[in-house]
Amino acid sequence: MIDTFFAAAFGRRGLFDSAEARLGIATLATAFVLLATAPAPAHEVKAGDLNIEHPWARATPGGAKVAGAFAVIENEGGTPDRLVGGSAEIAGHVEIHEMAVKDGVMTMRPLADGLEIPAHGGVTLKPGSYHLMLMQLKQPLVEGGSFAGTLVFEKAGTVPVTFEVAPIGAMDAGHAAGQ
Ligand SMILES: [Cu+2]
Repeated sequence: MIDTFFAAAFGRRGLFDSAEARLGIATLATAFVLLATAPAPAHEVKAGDLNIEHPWARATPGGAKVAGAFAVIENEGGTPDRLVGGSAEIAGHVEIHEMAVKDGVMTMRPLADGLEIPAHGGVTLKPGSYHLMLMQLKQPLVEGGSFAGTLVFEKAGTVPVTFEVAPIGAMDAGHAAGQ
């Protein structure tokens, strides 16, 4: 297959006649394939005592006006901080939400006072739990894309982040739900 590919690409077979040349090309091609399929390294942002790991969002079906966004926020410091807001270039505004089962019904509500990031601890924003709610979406979120935004903390201030877009229904940054 590689032979055929290169023959097609270069127009003649004679170019890679020797076994050594073929092996070299095959190795090179394999290297490219590995590069292309290796998972993207988790992106991490440091802001003071905080580590913000892999900000991500869920892709949205066309016409959706809201989307959930998530990240792992760790606090290496000895004092708590507080997530008090955020922004996203593709959203009119961003709220911090909590999702919980209340009287047997899954509901979500805005956290008016934000979300504490405990000292020497952390909080995971994830589907079914705490999340950022991107409101008034200006465009659909497309799987594989990314967008710029910020997380705003009481102490660490405004931290620029890049959200990567995972598939619709994804339960974490790397895996689609039910697949
Ligand atoms: Cu929400």
